[in-house]
Amino acid sequence: MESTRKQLIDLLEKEKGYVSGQQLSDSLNISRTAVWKHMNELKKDGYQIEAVRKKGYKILSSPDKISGNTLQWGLETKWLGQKLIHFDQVESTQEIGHQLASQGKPHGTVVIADAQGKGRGRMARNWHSPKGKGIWMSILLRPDLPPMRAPQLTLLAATVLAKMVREKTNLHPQIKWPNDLLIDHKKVSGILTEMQAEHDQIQYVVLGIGMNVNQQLNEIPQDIRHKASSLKIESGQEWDIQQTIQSILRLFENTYDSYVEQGFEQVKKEWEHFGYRIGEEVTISTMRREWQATLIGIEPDGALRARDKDGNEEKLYSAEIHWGEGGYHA
Ligand code: BT5
Repeated sequence: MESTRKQLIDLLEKEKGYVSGQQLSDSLNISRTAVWKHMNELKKDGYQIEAVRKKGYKILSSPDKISGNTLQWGLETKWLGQKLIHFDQVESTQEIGHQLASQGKPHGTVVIADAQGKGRGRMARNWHSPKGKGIWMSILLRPDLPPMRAPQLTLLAATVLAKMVREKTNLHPQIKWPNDLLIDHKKVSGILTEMQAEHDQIQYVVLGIGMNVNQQLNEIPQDIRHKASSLKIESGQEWDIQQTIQSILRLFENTYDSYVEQGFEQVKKEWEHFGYRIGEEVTISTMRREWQATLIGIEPDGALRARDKDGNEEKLYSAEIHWGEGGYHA
């Protein structure tokens, strides 16, 4: 059903002009009544379709409102988002992700909301998720991996977001360890990975992505305005949220599939390519000491590797990093 509608849209969009009901019914091998019924469903999803006698149908405009259907039509993925649930408003897509996981929903299920009332970051921090301005979504994954590899999924997701921005703009996205996507030192996106594991096996992961897309500066809360931004602010143009979600999901699927096949090495390479302050000197303070270090890269367990001026290397899991002049401060 849904794929027929997708084909209908493709045919209409390809033609630009009118396409007769007969032509559509021949191409799709369905009755003309079925074509007419599908057109009515498309209208319900926000498509404006003109029907003119003897000429046929023409799309006047596509919906700017996201729906589960319209998101799936242009998706072109094999498994990611093949089950996709869209809400106008939820407390947190993470919560729904966990509920769906416990109901046994499959690997690749995606939950998206236009707005979140209680969007969350790490350590119960708040994530601002205003209506229709960004991408607030959670992906349910059931990877066949030991729990110690879960941090790799966060790093992988960050590279996906960076690659998406690089593909669509001439901006220079960077990933601040471990999970922030920065553009020009400001955070446009954050990732929250929550895992349920048993014995030596991940049961499931709910991977949350929050991305500021179409906020203007005055729509970013004042207390974070100095350190947060949106794709619109940075690129100077409005973004199509639906297409952006589709691009992220496509890239995510490709990146994830090659990660499963080939391991972490490629993700590590890409992450380090985008890594914020990698190769540069920063100040690190831990409980024990404060020291100057050059950030070198990431480790397979998700740690950040740093080298002091005597050449000693250390793996950092959670350290206070002073990101430097003009740098981002969490
Ligand atoms: C994160 O946490 O960066 C992870 C954010 C994950 C949000 C997604 S949205 C879909 C899914 N459903 C959820 O409920 N969550 C996930 P963390 O590194 O702890 O950063 C949180 C901090 O970022 C806050 O304390 C603020 O300082 C700042 N912040 C809050 N909202 C922001 C926003 N919209 N843009 C940029 N920074 C923000």
